[in-house]
Amino acid sequence: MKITAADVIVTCPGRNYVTLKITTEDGLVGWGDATLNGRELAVASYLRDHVCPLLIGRNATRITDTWQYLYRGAYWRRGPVTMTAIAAVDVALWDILGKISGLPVYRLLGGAAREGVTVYGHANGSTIEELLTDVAHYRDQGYRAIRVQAAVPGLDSTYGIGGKSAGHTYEPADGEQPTENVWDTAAYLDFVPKMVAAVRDEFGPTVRLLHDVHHRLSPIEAGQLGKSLEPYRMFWIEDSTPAEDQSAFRTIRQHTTTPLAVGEVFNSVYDCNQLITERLIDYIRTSVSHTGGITHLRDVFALANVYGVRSGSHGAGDLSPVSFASALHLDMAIPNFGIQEYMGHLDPWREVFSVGYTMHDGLMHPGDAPGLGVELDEQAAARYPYQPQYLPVNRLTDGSMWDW
Ligand code: GCO
Ligand code: MG
Repeated sequence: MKITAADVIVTCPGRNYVTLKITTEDGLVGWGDATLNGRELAVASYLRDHVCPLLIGRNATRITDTWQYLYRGAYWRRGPVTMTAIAAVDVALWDILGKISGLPVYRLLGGAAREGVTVYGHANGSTIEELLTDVAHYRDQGYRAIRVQAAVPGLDSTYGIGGKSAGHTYEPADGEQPTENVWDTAAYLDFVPKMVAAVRDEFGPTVRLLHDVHHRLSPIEAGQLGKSLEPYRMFWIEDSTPAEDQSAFRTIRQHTTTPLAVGEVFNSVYDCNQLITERLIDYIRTSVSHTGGITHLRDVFALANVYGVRSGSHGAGDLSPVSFASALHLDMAIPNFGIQEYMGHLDPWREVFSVGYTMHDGLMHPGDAPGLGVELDEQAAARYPYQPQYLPVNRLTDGSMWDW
């Protein structure tokens, strides 16, 4: 079945999403998410100008060969722009294969290895009291795992407590220039154990608690944080140091038994092979749409499975519902699933995307429609044109640039 068209749709129903639409000679349509937060148009151009022309006339069902053609066949490999573009093609082809065969993608990947996908939600607050109210809100909705973040006293802004819409948190984004945040490691390391202690005290020993450090600590500081949180038995601490330095995790590991997760900024298995084979982490958090699609992420998780590392895929709201659905399909099928982030999407996203995934009692299911179970309404998408947006940047209190 030949590919006859490949089109890129850029739309902003709440936030910017880049979607690849692949059409076959039989009129089947497959969708892939090509969104790279704050760098959206770079991927749109990579697809439109360099990849889409290569797809016309190719057999839509040769998914592995197309992946190899776009990755191995290109001299310039890896990187977030390239791998997000390849991911969009790959996911759209899995969607088409599902539609051809009449099966949901998770069944093509080997079938359900569990009844549903355990997800974690984002609770936050500008004070610990507000955070406790938000944790109760997630618990009452049936969530079995909750990420906890609260404003660090003395700092004007803190990662993870951004805005809220329709019950979901999101990072505020600015048009003209990025927002500048200020960071103080000492204040943070003093505050976080108190915050987590308050949550444990209120909600007891069984709810799974997670926390995102967002790449701000040195390895030895991350070791200190992990050690200070050991009494509260975290499910994980995420991205405690800048993720490109894999050997840093040896230092963290030597100093704490708190489980470690990292990976939302990774683009290929070569970003995390040392982390996995040396068992330096417990959860690998790569996303379908930034790591070359279902085909490559399945390889990453297969390697992780050999070394006892579990999945914990990124599921932020800046990944589109197409990406989130594809993550759920993979989560259903792999043996070493750990947990899935679920941040939801900002209104009016439902005007543009219709989805088949559902949530019940803290577990999500991708649905049984053929393919991914997600469709995009192009007329609705056209009503929400692209809006330039940046992620924030971060500085220390003396003005030095820092990791955000
Ligand atoms: C998460 C992430 C997000 C990222 C965002 C960047 O754990 O969900 O850290 O909040 O900041 O996806 O684009
Ligand atoms: Mg994160």
